[in-house]
Amino acid sequence: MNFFGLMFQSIHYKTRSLLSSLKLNTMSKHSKTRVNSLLIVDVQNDFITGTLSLRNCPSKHCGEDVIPTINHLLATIKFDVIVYTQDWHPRTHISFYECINLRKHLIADGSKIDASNAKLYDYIKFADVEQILWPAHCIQNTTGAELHKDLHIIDNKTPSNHINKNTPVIRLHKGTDPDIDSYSAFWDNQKISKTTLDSQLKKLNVTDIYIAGIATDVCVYSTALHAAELNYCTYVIEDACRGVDENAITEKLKDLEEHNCQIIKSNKVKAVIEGTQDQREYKQ
Ligand code: VGL
Ligand code: ZN
Repeated sequence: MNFFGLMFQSIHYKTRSLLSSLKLNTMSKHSKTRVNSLLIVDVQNDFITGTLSLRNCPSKHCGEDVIPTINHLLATIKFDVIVYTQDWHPRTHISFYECINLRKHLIADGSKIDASNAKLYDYIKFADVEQILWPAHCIQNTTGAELHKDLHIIDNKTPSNHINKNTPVIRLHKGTDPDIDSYSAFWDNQKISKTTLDSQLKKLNVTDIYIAGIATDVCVYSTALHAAELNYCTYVIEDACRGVDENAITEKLKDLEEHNCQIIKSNKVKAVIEGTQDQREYKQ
């Protein structure tokens, strides 16, 4: 190679290494320091077509509408951790309207709502515990508690060319104690016992949690609130969630924004994760 050739090659390498270090710098602000998890909340038959179908709730939502959106996220974005949660109640669960007689001795004397006049979805107080009376749902080992068949479950049968083939997966059952409900994937409703989710995520160095699933104003809400409280950078993927009641959904999403959660559209997630979209600008 002649002199000019050598000069050119040297400039070429310098430019390339300068460019790549610049790229590294901008990348490191975003993706390099983040460990991203997708948390898929309660995409279970009972909330879609079963005993607590959102269709029969005030919102009249179709819970299955979350599935193509979640599957698309799984197919197009490499996550570092994926979590699937399931509401997983024993037959005698405190949240079941059908079980009210098991605990009628715990209803305070003079309470306006008692075992004889309580209706579905009423709030009732058992001792100090406020509880909504839901129709029996997500009973352990029943079809109603299974994840919907169309939801893509990443597991050892996932094809080797799938972008999330080797992504660690956490499966979590919640609401297993008959005497206490657990909307959040992190804590029961009285914040007495913590699930193992936080420690599992911390072990995997997760920094960011993207939440999708059912129900926006119940389990998605409580899970997001606790995720932010536990210092995860928390996003709720609005169009990948469906809920019980439109007014409650609006109110709860606003509350989440006031508690350090970011509400995001599914088509922005990839850009935020890959660092091509600044997190503060995700709304535009
Ligand atoms: C849920 C009501 C009762 C939920 C669970 O997954 O949002 N909702 N149990
Ligand atoms: Zn439940």
